Amino acid sequence: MRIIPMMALLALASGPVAAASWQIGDNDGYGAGICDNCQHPFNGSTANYDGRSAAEMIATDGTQYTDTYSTTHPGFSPHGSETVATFSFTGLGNSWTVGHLEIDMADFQASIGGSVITTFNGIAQDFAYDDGFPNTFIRFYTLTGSVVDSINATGELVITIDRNSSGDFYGFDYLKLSDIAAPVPEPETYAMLLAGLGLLGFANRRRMQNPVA
Ligand SMILES: [Ca+2]
Ligand SMILES: [Ca+2]
Ligand SMILES: [Ca+2]
Repeated sequence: MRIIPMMALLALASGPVAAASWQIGDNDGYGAGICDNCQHPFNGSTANYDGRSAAEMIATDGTQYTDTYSTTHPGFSPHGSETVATFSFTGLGNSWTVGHLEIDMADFQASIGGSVITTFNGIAQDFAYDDGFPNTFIRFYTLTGSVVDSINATGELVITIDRNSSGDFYGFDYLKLSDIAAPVPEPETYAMLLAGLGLLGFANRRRMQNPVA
């Protein structure tokens, strides 16, 4: 009985989390994606797929590499002989304590095509994913302490994804960075949580006033 008001108090005391976020690319389901966490319809060897808007094509922050399939794959991607996709989050300031990254990616097959070499501010990451053709996947990363330190030192997070001679076809829809450790609940989820706690409290009050009910 006593735990419910305690939870409600904790929820009210913590309040909505004030998080800032930065996004490279648009969450439109393109790349090789089309839909989230499902299967895309492209054949890597012949699709030569380019779903970029005009703004994405002229971007220089890395957005030019999203919505293409296969990204930086010479002979197939729209990026000529480039083999490294670089995504640059800038203007991040120097007061980070935790960080969270979300990447919508498609069609990683490290065991068949060879893995890419990925770095966050020069710090190596394990991107040897085997999602299989033609699967798309949204991944979530809690940034390590050294990556957070490097953001504070430079005000940037630069992500490089090097094909490393990989023959794998893959794509990205968007990358989203935020200065929290885990995704923030959607506002409506938060409202529902608070409303649910309120109803429980109301039921408890009724029970106390009317013990036989
Ligand atoms: Ca797009
Ligand atoms: Ca693939
Ligand atoms: Ca996109």
